[in-house]
Amino acid sequence: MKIVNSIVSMLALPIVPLIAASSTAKPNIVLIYLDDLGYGDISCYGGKIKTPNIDALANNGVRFTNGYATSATSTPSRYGLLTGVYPWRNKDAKILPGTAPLIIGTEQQTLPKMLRSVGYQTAVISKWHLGLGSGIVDWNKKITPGPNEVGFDYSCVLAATQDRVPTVYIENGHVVGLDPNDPIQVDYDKNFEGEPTGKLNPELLRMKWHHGHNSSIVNGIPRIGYVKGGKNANWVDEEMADYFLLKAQNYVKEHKSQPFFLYYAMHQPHVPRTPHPRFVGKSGLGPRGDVIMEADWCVGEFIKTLEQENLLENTLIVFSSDNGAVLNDGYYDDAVEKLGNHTPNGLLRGGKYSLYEAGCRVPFFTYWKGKIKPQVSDALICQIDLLESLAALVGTDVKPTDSQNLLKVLLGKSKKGRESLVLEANTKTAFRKGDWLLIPSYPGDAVLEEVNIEIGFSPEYQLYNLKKDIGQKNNLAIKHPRLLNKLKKVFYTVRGDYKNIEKIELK
Ligand code: NG6
Ligand code: CA
Repeated sequence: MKIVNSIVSMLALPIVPLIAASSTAKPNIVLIYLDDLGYGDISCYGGKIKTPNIDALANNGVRFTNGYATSATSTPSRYGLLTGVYPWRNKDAKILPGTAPLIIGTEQQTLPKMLRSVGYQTAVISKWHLGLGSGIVDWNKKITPGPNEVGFDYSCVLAATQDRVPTVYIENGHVVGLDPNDPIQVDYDKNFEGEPTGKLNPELLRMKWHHGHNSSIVNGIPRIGYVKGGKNANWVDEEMADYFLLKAQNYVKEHKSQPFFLYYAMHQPHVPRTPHPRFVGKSGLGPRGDVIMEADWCVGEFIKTLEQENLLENTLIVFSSDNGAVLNDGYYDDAVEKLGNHTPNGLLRGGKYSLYEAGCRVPFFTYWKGKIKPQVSDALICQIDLLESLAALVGTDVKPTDSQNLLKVLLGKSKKGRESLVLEANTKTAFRKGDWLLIPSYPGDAVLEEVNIEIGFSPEYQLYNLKKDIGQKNNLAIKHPRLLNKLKKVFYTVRGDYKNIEKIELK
């Protein structure tokens, strides 16, 4: 026994520094990604909702003022985030129904695959919304391909959104808690015979729909899409935050021996907003404010777990949102009525669905205890840049995409961000270069009536100086024709739109 002990202690000596060295090179990476959280929604970005746990990270990390999602809605932004490819290059990257097939190719390069190739364990917890299966899905069998086929070793997700069926958790391709005697069927075109709907059975509703959201009813909430069966597997909306938090905490505890990448894609504050009773009424702003406080609490509890497990110094945290804020996104939930003086999108124009700044410019910060110096950074950075930047962090490279290596910017060692960025909303694109933002001519309704948001469409070209005019009030296109043409040319080159380039004369 003594001999064994001394051999062990001899062996232990040189191993310790080796472990220390490799853990610096490959920190755990946690990506906390909210759904519809606007640029001005959290206190550290000027919001009136108290978010002390998120603020503590943002104020002690690099807080970006020019951080962008690639798109003003969920699916395209998530596609860009995970692949490094602009979503407008993929015609399927638009808001998906719950039955849509997977839109990331299983052979495609992804952020989790890149990290896995250098020894990371990878997980996605909560919202997926990138499609599942390759055609018609049988929800009663293993659902594949999905997150596990594009780089995640572990997945526990919602198929699409909280307002879309199926309203079940899917863990590694299997519906959680499904009773084989009550199979689940999903359809987005027609209802199943005899099943109530939000439209025909208002007496069954405890949350009323404003637009859309009038198909199947689950837990008294009308949803998008039709479902039959699988009752046992339905989630409890008010418990969703706790459910995913526990999954995230357990994942960390069970995978701390090797570096891990956790994509914690929280569902708040997307509709339907269903805070746990602990948070009801807490914000004074109605359920939308309450679920933001709930999300903040989850972040705090999750950070406590990292601390308890002694992992905080060795974990890079990236925080952002998939698109900007919307108030009434289809249910009567007092989001507009109880807003008070809170400005969910700060000073930015537009909102979710918009080519104006509030569509894609979102809260975005990094935190790494002891490694990152607290600062505010004005560098232009986009979520697609995580692929190249994190590859640089872990010492590998990736095939070229639209992603750029901004590792120094992410870690607060440089303020030299991107020179330009293409933004997307409703499959239309806009172009940011330096301080300038160009929106091409898009005839069509300027306001998306149902959500009351200006989406940026206009028959005129629009040109804004974001440094001087963050609220995009002064269209300078007519005043600066030469600059307008120059920007158009660069923009059409990036987009590969050569027909348009030929039309431009640079006088
Ligand atoms: C829209 C829904 C909206 C929301 C959005 C997706 C209607 C009328 N509106 O179609 O409520 O679910 O899709 O949001 O159905 S996202 O953040 O996931 O992109
Ligand atoms: Ca969203």
